[in-house]
Amino acid sequence: MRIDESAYDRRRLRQWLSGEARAEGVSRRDLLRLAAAAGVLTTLGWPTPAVADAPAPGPGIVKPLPPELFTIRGTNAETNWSALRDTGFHTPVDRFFVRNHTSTPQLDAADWRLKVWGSGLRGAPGLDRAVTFDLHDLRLLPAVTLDAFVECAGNGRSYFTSQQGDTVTGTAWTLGAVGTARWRGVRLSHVLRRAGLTGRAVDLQPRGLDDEYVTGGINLGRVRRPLPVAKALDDVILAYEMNGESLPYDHGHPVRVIVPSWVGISNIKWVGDIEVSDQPLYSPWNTDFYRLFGPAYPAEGSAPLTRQTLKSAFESASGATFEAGVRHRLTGRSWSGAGGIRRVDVSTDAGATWRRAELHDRPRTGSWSRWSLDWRPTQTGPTALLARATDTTGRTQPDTTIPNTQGYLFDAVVRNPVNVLAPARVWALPVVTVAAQPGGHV
Ligand SMILES: Nc1nc2c(c(=O)[nH]1)N[C@H]1C(S)=C(S)[C@@H](COP(=O)(O)O)O[C@H]1N2
Ligand SMILES: [Mo]
Repeated sequence: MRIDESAYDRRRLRQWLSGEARAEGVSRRDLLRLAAAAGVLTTLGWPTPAVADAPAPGPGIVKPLPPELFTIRGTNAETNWSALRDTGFHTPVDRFFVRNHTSTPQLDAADWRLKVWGSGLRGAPGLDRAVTFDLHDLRLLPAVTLDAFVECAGNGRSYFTSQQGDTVTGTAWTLGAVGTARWRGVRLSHVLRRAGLTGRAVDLQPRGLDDEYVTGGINLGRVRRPLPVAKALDDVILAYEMNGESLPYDHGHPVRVIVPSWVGISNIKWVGDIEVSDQPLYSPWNTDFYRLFGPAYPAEGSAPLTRQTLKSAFESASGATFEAGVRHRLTGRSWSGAGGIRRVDVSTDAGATWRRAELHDRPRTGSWSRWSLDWRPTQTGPTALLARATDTTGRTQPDTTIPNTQGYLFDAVVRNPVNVLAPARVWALPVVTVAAQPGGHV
């Protein structure tokens, strides 16, 4: 089923502006104040530079974050793309990015409960009609397995600044805020039916059990984001396994929501309750966050973001060196929120000429495709590697992305600076042995 997402979004935006909808716990005035503080609604039309919140004492992430696998960014950990070479289709948990608004709660699966409640369920009016599930209840329902990427809507944000000179706010991700895993769990539609879903339900809102999120001096409450019923019934799952293991603490243990192809924020971790409503729902995460603001967009912002965009990444570090005269195998991956990957073109000369890469995965919606291309550089010196993907809907990555103040959905071709060195004359170099000094650094 293909739902009409843009019609849904337009309707929601109208309701929001006319004050018909509610952003549970947060007044519209607060949201506008916050948006203004973040510089997204200035009448000048362009934001003032971000004022960073107080730096976190360290990421509240449970798993080890060795520097060869991750780059730490505040409360988040970005995957280094060079660490994905030879890892296979699924991103191993030890190098899957983590994006936390606060910190990872270490929940005990035995105590965990999911409360499904709200006016969209059967039951007496006025009551919250709550139905509670524990992990055992979920495991008794038919299990489904699916491959899906989770990608932050801000993935690639730093390129707005480094490639286009745009001022944007938010975590300065390069391309490592994405990972693909094999998720196992139960269909959300199944749980909703068990809970007594009615035809009146229009929106759902899963909410996390992690701490309340305070930003700009305003407590926005627990992380939560509405989801239209049509998407919830289509392909959303409540996952309790990731790559064949029980869900790790950092990725939502014991249960998280997986919303294939949609912006990362949809995939609520540590889900504790789901409101099912017969009225449209709002939260800061679909009103002032996760909409596009900026000169190219209406003052109230675009419709709330749904699908991710189209991107490509090389499995190598920025600034990597390559030896001239030697054949190198360049590898990478491309993905799209709109469909599978049909074609990838690669340039090894900063965009002057392009060659078609070999694809190693069949195009699949919600998943990435690995690709490779051999390169035997002849000229020494700096150059740039570029990859440009085309998805099965026919969309191709552009040269630039129309900027938005919060730096979401960067889809332009990324220029990866590299250096080609003269063939190494290893035989001509003396072998130098440096003796370790006691207590000294070598
Ligand atoms: N409860 C909760 N769910 C959450 C978040 C969060 O901070 N708290 N972050 C969201 C965002 S912005 C992203 S991009 C993804 C990241 O998922 P990961 O940390 O498993 O990679 O989780 C989403 N779900
Ligand atoms: Mo995100």
